[in-house]
Order: sequence, then C-alpha cells, then structure tokens
Amino acid sequence: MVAGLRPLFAMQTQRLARRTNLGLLLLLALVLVTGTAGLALGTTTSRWALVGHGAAAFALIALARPKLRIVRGGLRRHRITRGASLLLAALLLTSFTFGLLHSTGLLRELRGYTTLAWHIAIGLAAVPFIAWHVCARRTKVRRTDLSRRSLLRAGVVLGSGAAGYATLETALRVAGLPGAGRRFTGSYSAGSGDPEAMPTTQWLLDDVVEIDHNSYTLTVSAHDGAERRLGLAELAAHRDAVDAVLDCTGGWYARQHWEGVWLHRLIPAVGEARSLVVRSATGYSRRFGVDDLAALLLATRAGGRPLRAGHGAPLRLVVPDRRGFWWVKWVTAVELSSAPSWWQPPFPLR
Ligand SMILES: Nc1nc2c(c(=O)[nH]1)N[C@H]1C(S)=C(S)[C@@H](COP(=O)(O)O)O[C@H]1N2
Ligand SMILES: [Mo]
Repeated sequence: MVAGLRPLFAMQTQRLARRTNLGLLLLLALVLVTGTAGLALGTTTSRWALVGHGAAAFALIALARPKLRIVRGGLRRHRITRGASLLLAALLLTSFTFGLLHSTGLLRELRGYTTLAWHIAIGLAAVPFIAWHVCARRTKVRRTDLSRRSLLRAGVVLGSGAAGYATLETALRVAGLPGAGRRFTGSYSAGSGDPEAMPTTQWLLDDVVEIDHNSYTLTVSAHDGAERRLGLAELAAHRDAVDAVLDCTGGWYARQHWEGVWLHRLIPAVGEARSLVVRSATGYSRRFGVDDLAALLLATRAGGRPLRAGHGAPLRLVVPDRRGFWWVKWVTAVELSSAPSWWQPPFPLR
C-alpha cells in the first residue's frame, strides 16, 4: 500500500468498527425490547413484536463478521477482562441457539425447562455483561455516524435480518417442522381440551399448594375496606363459562372450557376504586384495572371437571387474551383499590 494511504485506511477501519459496535448495541436493545413485549402481550401485537425480535436477531448475526474482525484486534491486546467479553459472546450465541431450537421445535425441553425458558434466562444473564462491555469498551458516537451511507448500511443489515427470519419461517413450513404450527405468541399446543394433559407451571419461585376445600373461603374487600367471605359451595353454585387460551411465557398454550363465576357478580359496584388485586394463598398476586372486571372469570372447573391442585384448585383466575402469569391460581382474596392498574411490577417477582 502507498505509505500515505495507510492512515486513511486505518481511519476507515476505525469508523467501520465504531459503526459496527453501535449497530450491535442498537440491535441488542431491539431484541430485548421486542422479546419482552412478545412475552408481555397476549394479543396479535405479540406476533409483530416477535417478528421484530427474529429480524433483529438475524441482523445481529449479519454483523457477526465485521465484529469478528474487531474482536481479533481486541484479543491481541490481552486485556485481563477479555474472558468476560468472550463469556458475553458465548451467552449471546447460546441464547440465540436456544431461540432457534424453540422456534423450529427441534428441541422443546432440556433438563425440565422449556428451550424458550433457557433462551430467556441465558439472554437475561447476558444483560449485565452487555452493560459492563459498553462501559468498559466505550464507543464514541460521532455526528458523521448518522451519515446517509451508514443509514443505508443499517438498512441493509436490518433487511438481511428480516430476510433471514423470513427464510427460517418458510423453511419451517417447507420442512414440516413443529415450529410451523406455533401460535402467534410462539407457543406450542399442550393439552388443549384436556386439562389432565395440560402442564402445571409456576412463574418463578412459587409452589403448588393443596388447599382444604372444606375450610376454604374467598375474601372480597370493597374499596372502603368492607369484607365479604364466600365459601366454595356458594362459588361453585355458579356455572358461568368461557372458552379461553392459557398461554404460558414458557412456550406452551392450551384452550380449555373454563367454568366458575364472573368476578363482576361478586363485585356489584366498584365505587371510587381504580383497580383490583387478585391474591393467591401463596402470596402471588396481580392487579387489574376496574375496566377489566367484566372479562375476569374465577374458575372452579376446567374441561367439565373440578380443577386439580396444580391448576389452582379450588379457585383460579381466567383472563382471556392475557398471558398465563395473569391467571392467578389458588385465589383467596380479591381487593378493590384506589391505586392505578399499572401500580405493580410489569412481571411478577415470585
Ligand atoms: N399463585 C400462582 N399463580 C400462578 C402462577 C404462580 O406461579 N403462582 N403461575 C402463572 C403462570 S406463569 C402460568 S403459565 C399459569 C399456569 O397455569 P397451570 O399451572 O394451570 O397450567 O398459572 C399462573 N398462575
Ligand atoms: Mo407461565
């Protein structure tokens, strides 16, 4: 190379490295946001979040080659923290692989956990490493990084990500892999119409409780604190029914015929209340807006038979169009509250 061109070449390499790193960071943020949205939502919006998730993931792969060049340069510097950087790369690749295994259906479970659960857990484990890596290997953003050329390049990277994802979805159908039959949330059918065959799932740390049906009562608290206690006989006398899909963020779903009592029958007036909290005997709870009241069923039966302990006997909440973690099991209390419905962690903590 002509000696005078060398600095120019170095500058261009540096610029490319900077933009690649920036692109990677933006894409990682995108997979995190779309992945979380896909888990939080139970309606078809979830589908679009997950399409974005897949496209962003493949766009990350498209940036792997230019990133590899940067990594090679970095490794030559023998920083003592390079182990952490390599671990981060390994976590991201493993999470991606589990995502692929889940969405193709090639492997659905490993050591008692769904491959989707592995995908999520390993992906979340990478987040602190990403935060550290971004701080430790700081990339300065220049105004020129927003040039037309780099926007064009970003478009190409996103486009190839979308193409990668579309190819995967097409290949699933052509090859007749189980993934082709996933629900829009990405979940697989498990025990639809047959509660016996439906999995028993806890969110994180909760345990199944066996509740004595004879001494069981449901406590309903009004906004002013007035309490009413209902026994099981009184609750089971109702046969309100709804067909609804329980869709667990662990990656499975089941449609069942649920029977019980509409919650609004037990709460004739909400007064000034803005939300209601549905509590489990275990301490698990979820808060709903009073506008949701009309859609909530407290179920005592599924598929024409009394609930089993694992599925929340004697009373569990049915929340059509919301993901499984809203479907509180072993319900012992319902409380009206003046707090707004968003006044809770977006996902349960136990
Ligand atoms: N009390 C309580 N209710 C709960 C949970 C929990 O951990 N504790 N898990 C929720 C989640 S994540 C799901 S998917 C459904 C699973 O219901 P099932 O075990 O009847 O299939 O229950 C929900 N209700
Ligand atoms: Mo779940």
